[in-house]
Amino acid sequence: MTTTLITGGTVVNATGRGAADVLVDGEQIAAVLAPGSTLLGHDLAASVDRVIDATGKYVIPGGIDAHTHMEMPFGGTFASDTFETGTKAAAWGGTTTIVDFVVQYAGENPLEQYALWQDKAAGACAIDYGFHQILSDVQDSSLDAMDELVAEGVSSFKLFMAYKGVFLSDDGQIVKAMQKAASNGSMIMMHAENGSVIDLLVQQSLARGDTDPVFHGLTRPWQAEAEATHRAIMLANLTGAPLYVVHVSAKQAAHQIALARDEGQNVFGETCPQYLYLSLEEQLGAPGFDGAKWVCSTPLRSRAEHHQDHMWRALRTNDLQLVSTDHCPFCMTQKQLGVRDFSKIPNGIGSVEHRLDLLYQGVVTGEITLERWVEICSTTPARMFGMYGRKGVIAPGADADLVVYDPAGHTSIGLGKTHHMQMDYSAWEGFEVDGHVDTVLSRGSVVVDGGEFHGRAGHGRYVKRELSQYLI
Ligand code: DUC
Ligand code: ZN
Ligand code: ZN
Repeated sequence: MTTTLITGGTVVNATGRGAADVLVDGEQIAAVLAPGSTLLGHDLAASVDRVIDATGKYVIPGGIDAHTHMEMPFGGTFASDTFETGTKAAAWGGTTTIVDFVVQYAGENPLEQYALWQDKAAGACAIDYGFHQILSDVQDSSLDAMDELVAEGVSSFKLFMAYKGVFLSDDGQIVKAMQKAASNGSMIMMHAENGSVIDLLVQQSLARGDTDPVFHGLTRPWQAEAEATHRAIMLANLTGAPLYVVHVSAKQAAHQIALARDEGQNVFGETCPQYLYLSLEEQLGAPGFDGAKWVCSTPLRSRAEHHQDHMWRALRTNDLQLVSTDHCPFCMTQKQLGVRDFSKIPNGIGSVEHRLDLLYQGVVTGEITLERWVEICSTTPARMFGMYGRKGVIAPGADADLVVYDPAGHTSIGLGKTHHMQMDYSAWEGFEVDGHVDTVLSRGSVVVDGGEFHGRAGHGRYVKRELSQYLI
């Protein structure tokens, strides 16, 4: 068992910060100590196997990205990151746990799909991983499967109110799954967009000859997101199920979540880096087919309507609780599937490598505090999805998933710079950000240090999750 001492840094948890040394014994944190502590009169640094000097740097719990889609079969192709490439890229960016989505299309058996995803991930992941389960058609057998999956550590189920004929569940199916979630304590995650309205607007747009990528955004208006968010909240209210709305991008949808939370309902929401920084005008509306790089759902929103500012505000006020990436990368050759019809562009953006750096800019600009950064990137994802104690905190007994972050460092994002995701473009090309991920430990093993990757496929372990620890 290797012992490691991280000395001289400022340890930052969601609850506060302070100068401290972190002692790691094997895979776990053994102690958080006053700087320069000795052990029975002996210099601690001299008695451990490895010392990491974090002077002038932050020591934070490893990032948890609670929304990724590695190798996802979608839009007639597969997301381009495998579990191996995607988790390596995540580690480069200071993320030490992902929660990915098992996909069940209509007619498929959720338990068989779960076994398939376990097989895909086993031996491939460089960091720890858990699973949510997507349910497309809610069969009676799916309801039984939900109990079995909870026992397997899959304590959250994603349903879709959009993508008719692919993922969409109707309101009756949604209520059935919510009733089951209310009884077994699991979380319903919702893709909240009104699919029927969107399908109609898409047909009308294509009929008019409006086929460019920007029409992806214009046919998925904020009203479709806000209406579906409101409906999902009402159905959750009816059934008593906890509800977590994924990839919130419209300020009006965030407002619906805030209203429900003010009423004391177990309703939560995440947003993603793309909804904090990118816009319909600047990226999705880029000339020619370039906008395809930023086709994702929910779509990038208009900057003129101030959705991005509102997402930051909602993160500050806890109207939204955390930030995940919805990492679902595709290469340009795959995006080309929609060169004549935006509705055929595979939906997704790759950001798993950059979430911590991008969110740290919020600390630099004063949008959020240092502690809130840790909270929305690590601690709340751990609590929301039943991993807290083991993950999401620097404390004795927790897994030694740790990041040494240099606030004086600088990160240039883009191809040929900091890009390890398996995609031939970066949605973040040219972003120059303050801060730098220097060293990353995953369960006590150094996986990134000194600009080099030291991890390996297969180091990552499945995280059997508990029920949410965030419910009121
Ligand atoms: N949205 C995306 O952009 N990609 C994957 C699925 C989703 O809901
Ligand atoms: Zn979704
Ligand atoms: Zn997603």
